[in-house]
Amino acid sequence: MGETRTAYRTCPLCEATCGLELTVNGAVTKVRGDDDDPFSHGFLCPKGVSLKELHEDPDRLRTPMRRLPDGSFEAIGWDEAFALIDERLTPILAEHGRNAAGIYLGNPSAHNLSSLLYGRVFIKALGTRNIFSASTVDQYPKQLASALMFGTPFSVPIPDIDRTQYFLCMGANPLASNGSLMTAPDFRGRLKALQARGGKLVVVDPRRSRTAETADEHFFIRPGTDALLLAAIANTLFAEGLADPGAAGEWLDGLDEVRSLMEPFTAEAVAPHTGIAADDIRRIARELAGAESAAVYGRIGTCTQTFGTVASWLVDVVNALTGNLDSPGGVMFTKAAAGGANTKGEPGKGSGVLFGRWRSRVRDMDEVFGEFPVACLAEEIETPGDGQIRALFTIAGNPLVSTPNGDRLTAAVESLDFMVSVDIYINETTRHADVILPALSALEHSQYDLAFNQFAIRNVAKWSAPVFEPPAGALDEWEALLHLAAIAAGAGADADIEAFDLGVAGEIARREGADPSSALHGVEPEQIVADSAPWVGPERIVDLWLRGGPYDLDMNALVAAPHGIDLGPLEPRLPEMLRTQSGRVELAPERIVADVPRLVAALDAAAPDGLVLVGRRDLRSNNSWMHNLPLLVRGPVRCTAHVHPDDAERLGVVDGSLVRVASRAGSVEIPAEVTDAVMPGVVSIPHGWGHDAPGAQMDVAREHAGVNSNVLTDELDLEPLTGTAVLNGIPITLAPVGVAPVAEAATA
Ligand SMILES: Nc1nc2c(c(=O)[nH]1)N[C@H]1C(S)=C(S)[C@@H](COP(=O)(O)OP(=O)(O)OC[C@H]3O[C@@H](n4cnc5c(=O)[nH]c(N)nc54)[C@H](O)[C@@H]3O)O[C@H]1N2
Ligand SMILES: Nc1nc2c(c(=O)[nH]1)N[C@H]1C(S)=C(S)[C@@H](COP(=O)(O)OP(=O)(O)OC[C@H]3O[C@@H](n4cnc5c(=O)[nH]c(N)nc54)[C@H](O)[C@@H]3O)O[C@H]1N2
Ligand code: SF4
Ligand SMILES: [Mo]
Repeated sequence: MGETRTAYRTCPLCEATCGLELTVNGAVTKVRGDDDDPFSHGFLCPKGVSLKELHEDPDRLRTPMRRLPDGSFEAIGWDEAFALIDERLTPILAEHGRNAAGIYLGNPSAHNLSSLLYGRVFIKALGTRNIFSASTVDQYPKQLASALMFGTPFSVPIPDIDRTQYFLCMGANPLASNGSLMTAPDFRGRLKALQARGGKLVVVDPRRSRTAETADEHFFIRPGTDALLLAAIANTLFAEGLADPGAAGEWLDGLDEVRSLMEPFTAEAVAPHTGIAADDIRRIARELAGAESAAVYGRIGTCTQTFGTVASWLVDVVNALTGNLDSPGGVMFTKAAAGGANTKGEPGKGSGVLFGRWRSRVRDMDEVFGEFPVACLAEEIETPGDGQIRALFTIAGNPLVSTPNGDRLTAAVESLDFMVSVDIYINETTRHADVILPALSALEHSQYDLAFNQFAIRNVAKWSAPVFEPPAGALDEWEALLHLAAIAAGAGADADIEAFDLGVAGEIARREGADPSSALHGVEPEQIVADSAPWVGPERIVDLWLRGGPYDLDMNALVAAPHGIDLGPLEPRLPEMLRTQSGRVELAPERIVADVPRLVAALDAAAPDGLVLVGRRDLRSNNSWMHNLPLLVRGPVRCTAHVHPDDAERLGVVDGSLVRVASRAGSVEIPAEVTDAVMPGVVSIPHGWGHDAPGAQMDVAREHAGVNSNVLTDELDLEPLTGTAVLNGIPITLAPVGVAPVAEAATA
């Protein structure tokens, strides 16, 4: 037995960024919440505890792997892996051009400083336009709406949950997900505190979720109709003279345009579509306007649906109309310590947002924030011609499970000339890779939440040191990605990545030196970089940004504060945080306004008469990749189809029996769970399952395989402004296995 020590580490598994206290004696012997973390105050969830199992998982990759012709994998050295990648990739790029390479960045890369920063470096070196990520099955509608209104995709208004007196939560289940685009460790505790101080929690969701169960009021809503509901709330506010933006009004443009745009959406016109009574809609509007403070929040359910951007926009239109934009207890703008997009450049003005600069080859979709919709990935691989993807990189992603029409994408990926994955498992996606480069265990690398600190409900900064030294010879992801960048840049498999990294830091230093709002303004780039010694890699970048940032911080200050640094509650930031070209809040951005006629048309459309599919998250899942940990998969089967008792009775479905669920894209067979926790006409299946793929090497997950709900989601059904996949509200049929599906109307 060695010495027992205590290590502090931010949990990298979800956006809550809880501080953990790990007891280590050779191995991790205990994981608990860090009571001294000024943000999470000792909170953690079962996933945080499972970091020990994740670290020790025998299936987790420790060395690079090469796929052999029979589909099996053999371990190889790093040098051999890079040589192989150079040998295969370089001729493809030479012969077919840069766009012959495609890249997909998955969700954990946002939680991992290494891949967050150096994934971008690799993309730049690759020089392809075929860039995809999990963002187009997730939050781009919210980021586009925020960018158009406030000037950057990171300027998302964040509910001031600790001070609000009214929280309207739409299409989010933070008691299971622990929150998203709203970093708030211990969501349950914060909601309880809200209720204890006399505040009200209202949930709008087609399911009675865990969050809905604790709410003061829950409304079932027909999937995909949130934009109509919000428009009717806005309409009511105008009609009843309740629209008053308060102090933010000084900075708003487009109020009159919004008023006239909202005219068709009376509560009466909207009610039959949403399933929420007109009187209730008006009451919600009055309560929002009358509350001492209120925050409307929408997430996956309002983003990954047909009106994703319009709904995300209307969330903040309502926040603005009720005087809650940029106001304590309303929705506010985080001021990040490092790398905050709206702390750079001239305060109060910017270049706005860029999109549509180029278009996808096959479906002619706009790029958004430099990316194409991941729902276009399969066709870009399948379709011959200039720019066809022949080599694919996946970094921290499992798109074959996480993105629509998994069957089509699987077939497409099988036709690639070459594929490389940077990952920790051989799973449904990476089993197709010719080479897999392993990422370190979460406990072997450092952590700073560059992304989530920009969406946090308080201003915080925290760096965690690795808990364990990486194994001898192992590369951290940033080093592996720099090697890939060097190969893509034509510098070969054994390029000097230290020099490459210095170039990366030099470029950031140059920008800081030139930025009038940086604390490093006017300093020579060489000096800026030299002052960061001895930090290199991701820490050097964080140090540069901290030193240039709005607080008097650097890496050394973070090292001295292992529990994290609280930089205080959110404060009003208008107009300083704006980066729109006008220097105003654009309440009626042209691009969004252009989609409103589609919403008006929805008022005339007949309510859909069949069943529709929505997703759900479970506390002990994390998208597709944590089902290999025994702690998280024990207990009853969780990959089930929730069916309302009325629908079950009509369709002859018995609780626990196998049903066949089919959509345009595909079909699955799954056990039914008959429950009135879903509204009639709605079926719910969680995503991230389907772990029975041949060749995947995740033994525990295979025993709890479940089915992949993204076999059912449709790669042709996209939210038009961002190309985000419609993952909620998918038309389906459902029938007991062995019985032909009945194409009849669902009674609602
Ligand atoms: N139907 C439906 N589909 C959905 C959703 C939904 O609600 N419904 N949600 C969507 C959302 S919000 C998201 S974010 C996406 C997620 O989509 P993806 O990011 O594609 O999928 P994940 O399941 O998160 O897979 C993460 C991958 O990263 C690997 N990994 C884990 N840690 C690390 C690491 O530190 N480094 C590296 N290199 N790899 C690592 C895992 O082994 C796994 O292969 O799924 C989307 N898909
Ligand atoms: N335990 C766990 N935590 C996670 C994850 C996980 O997989 N498991 N994934 C992480 C990721 S990547 C993300 S992005 C976040 C997501 O965090 P959340 O947005 O909180 O995600 P969900 O829990 O899927 O909640 C979405 C809710 O929307 C509802 N919904 C579906 N369609 C509609 C609709 O049309 N309108 C309305 N109003 N509601 C609708 C669903 O029933 C569901 O309850 O969670 C993160 N945290
Ligand atoms: S809530 Fe999220 S950050 Fe906190 S312990 Fe659980 S998985 Fe980790
Ligand atoms: Mo996500």
